[in-house]
Amino acid sequence: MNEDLRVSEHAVGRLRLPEGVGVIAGSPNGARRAVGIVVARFNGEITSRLLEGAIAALEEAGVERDRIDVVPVPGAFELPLGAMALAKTRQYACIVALGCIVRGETPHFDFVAGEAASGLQLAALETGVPVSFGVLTTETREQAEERAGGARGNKGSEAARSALEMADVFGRLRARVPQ
Ligand code: INI
Repeated sequence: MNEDLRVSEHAVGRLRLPEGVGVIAGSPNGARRAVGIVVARFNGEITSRLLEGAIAALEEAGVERDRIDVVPVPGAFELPLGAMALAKTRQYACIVALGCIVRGETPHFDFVAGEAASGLQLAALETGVPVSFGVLTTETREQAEERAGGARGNKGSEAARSALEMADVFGRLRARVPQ
């Protein structure tokens, strides 16, 4: 397996690639890339930590700080519209969406979480710009804290690396296909 693949891996489990096939894989490479972040203000003490994690991961991957633009929106429900607006500018290699929805705190958890997830996917599919899902959907606030820079890492950092990986693989694909 090549170095890029190992570097980009953060998911549980290890993918084994058979010999002899062509592999077009991206890595979270931020050099010369601009990134848009859309972040929910709802549960802002948690989403602030996701944002810190995302920015740290982007900078670690080589994205210049002045090439990161952040768009705050009221809540997770508004993330898709924000992501779509950023993607449509064609200024960004990828978009990172950050939010936090705690089931115990909202009777309409399923609506907000479902619309956030499907809307963000739609924004990516409609524009062809990678949009990553850095939205915590947890049962309790403690579980959210654990995933926002606590014992279970930082979902914002993961989302940032995933978005960059997708931007990188798209770049590699574009380089192979005559335009
Ligand atoms: N928005 C969130 O980001 N997280 C939540 O947990 C949440 N709760 O609990 O309701 C939430 N609601 C607001 C929603 O995202 C919209 O901003 C609002 O409905 C206005 O459209």
